[in-house]
Amino acid sequence: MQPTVKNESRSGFWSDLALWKKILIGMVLGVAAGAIMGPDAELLKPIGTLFINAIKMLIVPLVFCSLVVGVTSMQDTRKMGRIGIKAIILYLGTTAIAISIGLGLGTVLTPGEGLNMVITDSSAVGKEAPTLVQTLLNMIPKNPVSALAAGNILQIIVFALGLGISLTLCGEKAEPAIRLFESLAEGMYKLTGLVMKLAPYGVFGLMAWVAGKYGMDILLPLIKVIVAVYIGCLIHVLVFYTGLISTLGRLNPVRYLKGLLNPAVVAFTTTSSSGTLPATIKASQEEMGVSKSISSFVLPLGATINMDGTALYQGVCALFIAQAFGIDLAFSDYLLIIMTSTLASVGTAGVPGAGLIMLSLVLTTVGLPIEGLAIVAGIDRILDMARTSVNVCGDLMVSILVAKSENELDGSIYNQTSSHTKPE
Ligand code: DAS
Repeated sequence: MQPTVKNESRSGFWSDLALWKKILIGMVLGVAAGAIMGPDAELLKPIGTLFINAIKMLIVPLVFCSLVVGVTSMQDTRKMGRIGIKAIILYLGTTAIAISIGLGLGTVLTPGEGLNMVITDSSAVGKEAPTLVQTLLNMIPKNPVSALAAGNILQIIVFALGLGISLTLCGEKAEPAIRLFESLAEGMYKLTGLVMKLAPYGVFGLMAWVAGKYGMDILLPLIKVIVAVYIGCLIHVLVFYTGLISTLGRLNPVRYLKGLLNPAVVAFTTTSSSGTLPATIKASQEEMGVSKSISSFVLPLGATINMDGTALYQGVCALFIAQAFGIDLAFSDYLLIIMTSTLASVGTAGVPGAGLIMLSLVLTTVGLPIEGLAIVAGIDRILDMARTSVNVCGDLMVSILVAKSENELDGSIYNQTSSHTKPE
């Protein structure tokens, strides 16, 4: 049985492109308005604040419902046992590495340095960074309802994962609850889509304020963010993934690189992992020698919970925003970002623009100003292309390693004597 790929019906925020074009126009007009009005462009900021507040309204219910649904959609994993556990360990492990690469690039390239933006949302500053032990202890909510009310994201994630696992273990008895969360999650995705229609105006208002206050200097850092994300994505696929295939799989990675071209291009152009799934499954079976039984389970699971490109992007953007606002992150903040992004990837949908919403989750968790979201929103489509391609390449890489470990891989196409005949 295959895990249900959640949100297949959802088209995602950029899918019709019209919205993204309006956001780009909003960004350009905002920068122009800021250049003309100068500091007076602050008058336009409330338009952006309205959009930011609408995004904040979404975070708690969206994260909670999508995570519960993300976990329960893996209910087949239990039936698939060994294969599912292997895939989930590889998916979450590579996601943690991806965000570490993103944080590393953000630290080295410092895209936000020198912007010295002023925080207007006092809730985002002055928080004493908790120690690592405090952070880990604080992960468990004493009262899930107050965690939801307070918007304590890490506690919400832990509770949602626990509830999702429990509902899965309840089996048939929990079906009504699972259906309820599925429809609530769909409702939240729809509401997110409605809020994202405000994005062009919100980006206009905030970019006008930013350009008016900081001048054209804002454009270069955004270009540095794009460069950092694309470099990180290339490193993650060409170095980390091929390294895993060579070392863990003991296979020649050339076949993997050749086979991923088509699904990677489809992912790049559609910015939707779920939408790319048919191409991903076809490449896995026909180009990479993965058996049908493995690919038809591991790949839909990956499109649901594996978001390495998104995690890498979140690492870069979190540091860009911290640097832009002159906020120093402690080591425990880095760990918090890695934990939050890795766990939240279970709930991130494989649809266009989903990562931008999940970035607000990471920013909220470490207390970074959420205004930064609207600053990177203007270039999000460009970033989404790269991160979605990496998400799909990661799914393919895991399908190869799991198939190899289960003796369900046609090794002969990797310039090796076949360890067995390829099972159907
Ligand atoms: N576009 C999402 C996907 O399809 C990823 C993201 O938005 O980060 O995987």
